[in-house]
Amino acid sequence: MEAAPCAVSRPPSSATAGYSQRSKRSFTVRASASSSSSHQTVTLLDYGAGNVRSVRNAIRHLGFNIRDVQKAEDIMSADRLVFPGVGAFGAAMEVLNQNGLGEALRMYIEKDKPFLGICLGLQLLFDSSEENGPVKGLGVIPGTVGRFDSTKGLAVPHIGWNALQPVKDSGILQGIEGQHVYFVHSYRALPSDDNKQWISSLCNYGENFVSSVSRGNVNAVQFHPEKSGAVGLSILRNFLRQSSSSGIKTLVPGKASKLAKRVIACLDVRANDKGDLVVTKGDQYDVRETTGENEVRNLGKPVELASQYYKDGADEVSFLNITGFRDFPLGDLPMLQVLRSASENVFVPLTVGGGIRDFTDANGRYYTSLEVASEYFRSGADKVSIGSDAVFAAEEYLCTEAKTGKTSIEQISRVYGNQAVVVSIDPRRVYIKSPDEVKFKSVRLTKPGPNGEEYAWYQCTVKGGREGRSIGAYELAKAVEQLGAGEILLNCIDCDGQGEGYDIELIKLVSDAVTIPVIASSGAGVVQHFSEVFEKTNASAALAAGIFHRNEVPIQSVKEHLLEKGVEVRTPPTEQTSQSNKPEMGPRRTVVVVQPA
Ligand code: 1PR
Repeated sequence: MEAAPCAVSRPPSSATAGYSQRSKRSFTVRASASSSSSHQTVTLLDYGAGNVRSVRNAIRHLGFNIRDVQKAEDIMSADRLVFPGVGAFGAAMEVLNQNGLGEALRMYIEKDKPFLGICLGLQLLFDSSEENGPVKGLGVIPGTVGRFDSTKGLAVPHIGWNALQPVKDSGILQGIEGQHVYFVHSYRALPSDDNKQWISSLCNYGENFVSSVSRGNVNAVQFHPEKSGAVGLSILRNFLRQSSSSGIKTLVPGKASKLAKRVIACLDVRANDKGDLVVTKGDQYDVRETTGENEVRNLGKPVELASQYYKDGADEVSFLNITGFRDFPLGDLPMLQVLRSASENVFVPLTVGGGIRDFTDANGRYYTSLEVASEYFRSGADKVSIGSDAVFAAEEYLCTEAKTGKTSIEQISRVYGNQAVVVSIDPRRVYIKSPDEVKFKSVRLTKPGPNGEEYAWYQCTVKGGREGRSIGAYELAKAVEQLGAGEILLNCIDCDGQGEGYDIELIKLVSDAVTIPVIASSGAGVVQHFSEVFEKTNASAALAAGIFHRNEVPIQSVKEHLLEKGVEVRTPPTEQTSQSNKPEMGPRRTVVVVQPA
């Protein structure tokens, strides 16, 4: 049996100082950029709790200027107000109450002025929330916001694309029946007799919950229009233009009713030997060519590929800074620039990973992992993914059985929410003859190992697969869920780049063990591999890299195949921007009419 010593050896660059004061949640109202209230200007209430860059990008993409709220009076003088609530309910109410913003919001809404609340911006309108509470809300809509019930096997947070069921006419939702929009939340409001006059659409996730409300000019949505591709942009555009008709037509035949399975395009990014940032792709994590100078495989430019995958219908795009474990990400300015540029054109969720850990730079300046993650969020990430540091955190947690509050997972999820923290696992198969050989959870193999072994356990690695650790993928997944991770990206070094299919045994093992969503990764070669992983495991999403980079299998073909197999997926329409009539592209099969600008 392999020993798993309790002493956890962390790499020297990982400083162990306590939770920094700097990293504590602090809410401030952003400085005002302009006081213009022209037709093309929208007022944004950003109370500084998190990442609203995506909302800003989407509003600008639609041709509008942004005026930031600086004080309560700015709310009252707004012509059109967008409130993208982020962070936790209690903390948000605290800042709204402290600054008089809550009262101003109530009055603004009472006057029936154009308002769009997003995500927490919907929840805050209700009487109260159970999130770290009960906490009193703005009290505009009757009802209490509660948590989804994960005790019956429902993955929580509710992350992904789900279909709306409009229940009444609402200008901003015109024509979106059955369309998928992007949700990411653990708490939800339920419909009741008391609030039914507010509800404009419901969505189903284990139960019917309120996905949007509308009354007069006041609107709020639980989903993220800024991350819902062309459909979301259309909803935003309708609000910004005060239009009652979007021109988006229902595209998907039949009625969508479940959380759609996601198809994710992954871009492994690193500098090549000339110092240019390129998208690369490994064979079992080896990203160097086997011929010539053994240079780093170059499969394209990160921003261009990310934009293309968005247009091709990817439900999410992931960037993994694969040398982040040795290069300090905040010193990696080109990577941050890639993120900024990509987020201006990609209106589906962007995840970024690589190098998220506590770090002391060459000048002795200490950075918490929260500061590293914050820079990624500020640059346009919607979620961050933690690899090596999550392994060390889980090892420590399993040894001590105590949460310190200081691990990267805990720090980041406390400030940005669990849904913003993905843990990327890089396991390698270790063949064994009997499960008794190791203390880690193993699987019985359908295909025996090289020496006829009938079992395998999945050893977690760090530093891009270079170092094996004494912890299995199953144990790691359960530990990081307890520490606050909101999602798991499950790679497999043996399958990476092989094109022979996902490791079904591994994905089943992990996706049955946790209640948070699991993204299956590594090994996709043909469309059938995607349906296989969704049919045989509880994976919420399937990620692929090589087949998309080499144009072997278009994303659209994957989606068509999944639809044929009865797997619900999002089929995005094309979109026209306000400035251009050029379609943004999408699956060629769908035809959309969008109102000209
Ligand atoms: O440890 O926090 O700095 O994070 C580093 C991140 O970089 C981790 O998420 C780790 O998975 C990733 N990484 C490190 N080295 C490599 C490498 O390839 N040499 N890439 C690497 C991992 C794996 C997948 C890949 C799928 C699908 N990439 O994400 O995209 O296997 O590929 P396929 O469809 O072609 O089979 P830290």
